Amino acid sequence: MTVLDKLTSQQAIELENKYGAHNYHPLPVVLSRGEGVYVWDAEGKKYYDFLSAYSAVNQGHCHPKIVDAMINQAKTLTLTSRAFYNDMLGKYEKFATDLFGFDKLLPMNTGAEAVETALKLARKWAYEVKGIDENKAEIIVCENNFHGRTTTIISFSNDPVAKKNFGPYTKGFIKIEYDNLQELQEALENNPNVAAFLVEPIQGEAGVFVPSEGYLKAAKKLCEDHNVMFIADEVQTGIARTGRLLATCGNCSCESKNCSGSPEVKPDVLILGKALSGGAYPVSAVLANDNIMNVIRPGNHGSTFGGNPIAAAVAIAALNVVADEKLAENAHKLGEIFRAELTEFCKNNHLVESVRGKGLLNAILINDSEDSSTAWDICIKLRDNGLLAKPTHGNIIRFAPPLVMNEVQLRDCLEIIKKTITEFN
Ligand code: IF1
Repeated sequence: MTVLDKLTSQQAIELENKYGAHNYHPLPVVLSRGEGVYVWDAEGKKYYDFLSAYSAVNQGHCHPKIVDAMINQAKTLTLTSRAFYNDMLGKYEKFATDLFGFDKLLPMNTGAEAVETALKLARKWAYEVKGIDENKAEIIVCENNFHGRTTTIISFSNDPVAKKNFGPYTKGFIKIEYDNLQELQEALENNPNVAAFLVEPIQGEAGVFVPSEGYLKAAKKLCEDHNVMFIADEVQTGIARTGRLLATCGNCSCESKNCSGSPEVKPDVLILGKALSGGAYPVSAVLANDNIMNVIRPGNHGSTFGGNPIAAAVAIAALNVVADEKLAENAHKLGEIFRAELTEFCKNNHLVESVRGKGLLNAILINDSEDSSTAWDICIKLRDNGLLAKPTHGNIIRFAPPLVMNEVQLRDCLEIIKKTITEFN
């Protein structure tokens, strides 16, 4: 067998099991092609993609404008390192800082790298601007968070599978309950060493938990009152996924190029990843204003690929697709339909307890124990019926299709979901 041979699904699975680390437990389907809202397996069976690579493929699989930008740049200049300037990075930095309304952008590659960047930024700002004693800075995070899988990030995770036997853990983190302003206030009031509050506007991996109305605005105000940095991890909720350009953005329909949403929820530091590239290439970014970003000096931080020309070209194209195709508005509209239809459906179906989410980041809660295989088994049946989704934790199934989906396709998917669950009963 040569690497160019076409594999059957079974052959592909066997190769992965034999030669690949077992750090995932994928749904048994082998994908070999993607286009828009569809993917095809190695035998040519077509599916609706209802995971979008965990909200990285918001613009749809292999979007021609993003792929063309990648190909053209790849034929011109792929990587220079930051030892030299390149003619794409500055253009991208200006485009993105104008769009999201910040002074500066620090380019990285993966979401976890961007989160680590934000943590370092918070600490350095705490020592050099806020005046906290060195090595005393603390960062508030939420229970059931997911911010990536580096050693520091799992140090403040409470998921034993992500954490156990990876110690010793990084210190300097305080955990509070998500969507609990009282606990945030107490953590802030009694501790002058707090540098920042890191929060997901919606907790995706935990099970698509949407916080109470006004939580983010009040949390941001509490941080302001205590001179603490409000860091929004929008790696999963950003780039139109929740029906607005940013989940912390209050108004994505505004014409302003400097739209960063409702000013009262504008984060001090914004973390982006995933769909920043439309899933075509690893691109992440940290955005902040000069009073924060200027604590970073040459040699403090970076990475070989951070800010490379292909990433810059791809990110510009991916962000233009979001605006040109009005993906935020579409996600908002289709999300309303999706939750209304499934809310009605679960009134007469004991297997589905509830549906929740915002825009096209949604999830259903299956009426079974967390350790049951029901959610997984339903996803296997959904696969057989031509729709790919995967459980998050235990009995919660996340539904996150590409934002380019149209209403006809969405209603087709709703029929598949309802039919599958009804038959499963
Ligand atoms: C996997 C989860 C989702 C993220 C937020 C940072 C990162 C992520 C809010 C890190 C990444 C991905 C990781 C991916 C599965 C997926 C995921 F299930 F792991 F938790 F989406 F919910 N902040 N989330 O959601 O970004 O370093 O991965 O680029 O690990 O399989 P990354």
